[in-house]
Amino acid sequence: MTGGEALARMIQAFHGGPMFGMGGFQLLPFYDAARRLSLEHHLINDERAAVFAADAYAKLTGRVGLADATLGPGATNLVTGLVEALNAGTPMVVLVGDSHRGHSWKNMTQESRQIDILRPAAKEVIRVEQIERIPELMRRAFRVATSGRPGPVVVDVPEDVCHATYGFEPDAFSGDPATEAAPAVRCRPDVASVERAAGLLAAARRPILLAGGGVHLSQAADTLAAFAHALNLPVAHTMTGKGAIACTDPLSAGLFGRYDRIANALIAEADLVFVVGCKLGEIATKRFTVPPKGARIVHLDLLPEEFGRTNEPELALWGDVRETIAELHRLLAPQAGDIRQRQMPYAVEVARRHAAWKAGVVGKYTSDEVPVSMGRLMGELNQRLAPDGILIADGGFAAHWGGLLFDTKRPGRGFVPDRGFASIGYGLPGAIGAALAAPGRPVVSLTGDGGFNMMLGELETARRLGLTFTIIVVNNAASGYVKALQHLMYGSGAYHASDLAETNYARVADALGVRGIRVERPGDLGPALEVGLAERGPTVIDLVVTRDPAKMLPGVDNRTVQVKKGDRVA
Ligand SMILES: Cc1ncc(C[n+]2csc(CCOP(=O)(O)OP(=O)(O)O)c2C)c(N)n1
Ligand SMILES: [Mg+2]
Repeated sequence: MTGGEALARMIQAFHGGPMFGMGGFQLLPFYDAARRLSLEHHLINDERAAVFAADAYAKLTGRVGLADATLGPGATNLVTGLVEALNAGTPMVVLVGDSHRGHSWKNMTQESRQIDILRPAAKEVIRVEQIERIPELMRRAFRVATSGRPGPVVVDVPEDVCHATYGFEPDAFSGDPATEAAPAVRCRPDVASVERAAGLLAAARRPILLAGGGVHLSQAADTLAAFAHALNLPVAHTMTGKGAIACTDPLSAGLFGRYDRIANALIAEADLVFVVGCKLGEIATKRFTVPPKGARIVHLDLLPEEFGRTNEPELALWGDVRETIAELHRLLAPQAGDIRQRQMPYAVEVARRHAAWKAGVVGKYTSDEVPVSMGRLMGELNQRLAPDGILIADGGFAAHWGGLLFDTKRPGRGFVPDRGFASIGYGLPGAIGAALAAPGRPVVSLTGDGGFNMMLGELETARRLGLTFTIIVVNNAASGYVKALQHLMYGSGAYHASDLAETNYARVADALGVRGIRVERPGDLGPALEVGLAERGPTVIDLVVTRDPAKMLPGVDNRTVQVKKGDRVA
């Protein structure tokens, strides 16, 4: 059996799939075996898209995302997607071909120091030096990808290892089923710390829970929502943490950080901030100003290195989110009825503030403005996307608009932005990964025209695979976020390298054999979405929005912001 077939048999042993990649000579025996074994393995048009698609698949299922690339340019094209997975804690295994060891460093074609290039972009890089170790090292790859904070593992396979043959034992190809998905194992903080946390939560009168993406990595949304309800504990979320509790839940305080509805004020007034599965990075903390200095923080995270990085916690809970929240719930159960009762006026106040915010912006969600406003777009999505719907969001404005104004309707990951690295270009491959992860669930993706331009070729992939999703191209003929910042920093008209050519993306889609709908008027948006949601196959909605950089920033309105001296304001 070839090394390539052994790799394929190991992926089969882990019930892996779908896998995205682009081949080269080095991994051909793997491709041949993938064909013979009917692995769910798909050609993609750019390796970066392969890793993005695998990332979205893994974010939605918890299962290990899979991708492959050939040596050299294939390998280097992986870097951006790998860093997304690394920073976001996405479990992933990526096969990469490498040069024949009998000829390496003799100017072999496409040879590079790819292991050195990939190493800081991956949780682990495993080089396969002996064909007989393929089963063992693939087991290692899945273990590392799914344990601790999950992450991407690169398996680097020299050509001669992949093409060599070896007489594997028939039972060589097995894997621990626990490592097919993350988290493979779960841990809890020490008893004394959990008891202290329970005491702090029981005593707090204005507590707030800040949920990050770690909640979803731990598949903890239902557990967290039940806990919040048991104590009447309001929950705010990061972009990635959206869905820790349904956005429509009365206890939801919405997004916090750079953009928020009511959450930042609640955090400022809180007497206890319970940070859960959140790194408290720049965006979540509005450049390290939220929570304010002096806030009492209890921080629960799987990665102890995150404690104290940006905010000093009063108490650090080192553990898995779901296990720890469940344990806190058990500990507090005897007092939960009393706490819930006592906290009722606070919960009602939060719900009232949120309702007041919603009432104040209802006109924005339904605006008839032309060009179509982003508020209207979000209103249409909130109205038309079913509770099991998934919204993918690209790295530019899309994630901020969606994070702020889109409402998930049930706990769980219904909103998938690429906030690990916030690269633009995630929207289309993300939709491909989501459509494969959740067949039958409606998938909509929000991308900028710049991000879409990067990935146009993947429309061919989506059509070839017969995937069903709707991608909305927010067409502002600009690198909008950049242009809006230039407007803020340098004033009206002082734009450079942020304009895109006027383009009709519906016609682009048509030319690639994909249904395209251009929307220029607000009344046409809802019907276009309905067409996309009913269509079998991909649909591109080319949504013409404002070209005025003064009106682009996320908010219920497309906000105009005053420049404040010295710091980044948006
Ligand atoms: C790969 C990459 N390059 C550059 C950036 C910096 N950046 C952030 S937002 C943005 C504008 C993106 O334009 P578009 O996709 O059209 O989205 P818009 O902001 O116009 O909605 C850019 C270039 C990035 N996030 N990722
Ligand atoms: Mg744009």
